[in-house]
Amino acid sequence: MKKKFNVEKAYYLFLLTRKSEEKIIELYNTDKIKSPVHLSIGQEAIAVGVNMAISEDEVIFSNYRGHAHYIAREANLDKMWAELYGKSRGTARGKGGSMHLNDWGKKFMPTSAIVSTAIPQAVGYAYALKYKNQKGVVICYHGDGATDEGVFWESLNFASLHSLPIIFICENNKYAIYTHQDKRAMNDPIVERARAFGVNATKIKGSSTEDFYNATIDCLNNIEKESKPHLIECNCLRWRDHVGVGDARDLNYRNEKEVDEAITNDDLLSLEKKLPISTVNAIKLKVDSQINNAVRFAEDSKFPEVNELYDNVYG
Ligand SMILES: Cc1ncc(C[n+]2csc(CCOP(=O)(O)OP(=O)(O)O)c2C)c(N)n1
Ligand SMILES: [Mg+2]
Repeated sequence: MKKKFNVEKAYYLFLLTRKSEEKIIELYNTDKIKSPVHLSIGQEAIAVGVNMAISEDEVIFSNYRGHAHYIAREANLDKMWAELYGKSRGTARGKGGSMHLNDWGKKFMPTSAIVSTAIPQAVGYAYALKYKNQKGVVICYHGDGATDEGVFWESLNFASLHSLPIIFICENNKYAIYTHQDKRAMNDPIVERARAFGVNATKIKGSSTEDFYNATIDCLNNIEKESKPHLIECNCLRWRDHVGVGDARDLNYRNEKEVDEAITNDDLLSLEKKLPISTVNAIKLKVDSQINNAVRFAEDSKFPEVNELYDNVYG
């Protein structure tokens, strides 16, 4: 049965994600944040919609653009901020930074900077779930650029062959760094091809939080009836630069009007309009206080000791 979409919860998670990244922008030039950041501003509706649909049983595989996936999962915000600051109370004891977040308690697997690496890992996890007859569905977030890698298609093949419980969430912001999808692949390069592997693939028509929520619920319901990999292609647009905190329009590689339109159609505002002002104000206060506490937690944390410099570091 379909759970009703909870606008209040969606607004809270969306605002927490947006405001967290706005705080990163505000603090970035102070150099307190010790790692590069890949912001999701403009793409948050996907992470929020997906997270509203899934349960604690689901396991998340994300990537270097993972703040929104992590925050919308309600993973530990204090530890995320300490990680950004390179402090020992961070999610990777300060050695991973923004691109290597994790929270085992929330089944949020460690992320990686290498495009597509989490995809075969996610499929392996789904294989283990099925093999051990355990509950849960794997959620595998990836970009459009990740589908340019051979391992993506190998992973779809394996997932389909073994009828694995996995949902590939393709966040299609049309760009791999500054190269448009049209310059990288022929025709409709994701959904049609995924179907050829036997994956139940759909391009989502809308781009609101509720659209992504509904699509995820449909996938979960299908998987409950018959274990089979699903893929949803979610159109989105990032407002900021590929990496760092700059404006997406600064480098003149993309259509400015398109960015302006996306900003005008921000789903955060649509959600806000559906709520009573008293609720909106209470959520704003809660979000501000959570973020301020997390930044304070990061400020008050220590850097790792020199003698642990090489601990848990792999290369
Ligand atoms: C294997 C590998 N190749 C190239 C890179 C450099 N790189 C970093 S991000 C990126 C673009 C990926 O685009 P997409 O999957 O669409 O994700 P987005 O950044 O748009 O969220 C590339 C090519 C990398 N990190 N790893
Ligand atoms: Mg992309």
